[in-house]
Amino acid sequence: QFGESGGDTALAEARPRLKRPPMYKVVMLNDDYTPMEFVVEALELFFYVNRERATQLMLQVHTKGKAICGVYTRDIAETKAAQVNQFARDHEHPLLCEIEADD
Ligand code: TYC
Repeated sequence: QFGESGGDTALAEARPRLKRPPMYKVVMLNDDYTPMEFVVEALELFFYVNRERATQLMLQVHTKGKAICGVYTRDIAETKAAQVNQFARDHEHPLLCEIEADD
């Protein structure tokens, strides 16, 4: 019988099904043209953050060049990045998200 312990050393071999999937960061990139308000709306829409958090993230991208919007399994990360990029294209803004392995 395997206990509920969250330890990952002693029980690792006996519990291969609990290995975590590889995770991917969704990274938002700065540009000179996308309106700040549009970026905040995209963050609220696709990352389910409130306005305050969306504004913080947007300003982090604006001042540092990029920021991590979230960390997800590969399919979810790819979908979120594609949703942001399509939303930006639809509105003719150059805003871009990319994904990056979270090692
Ligand atoms: N730099 C943009 C501006 O000054 C705002 C911006 C923020 C654009 C974040 C993209 O991911 C971004 N209007």
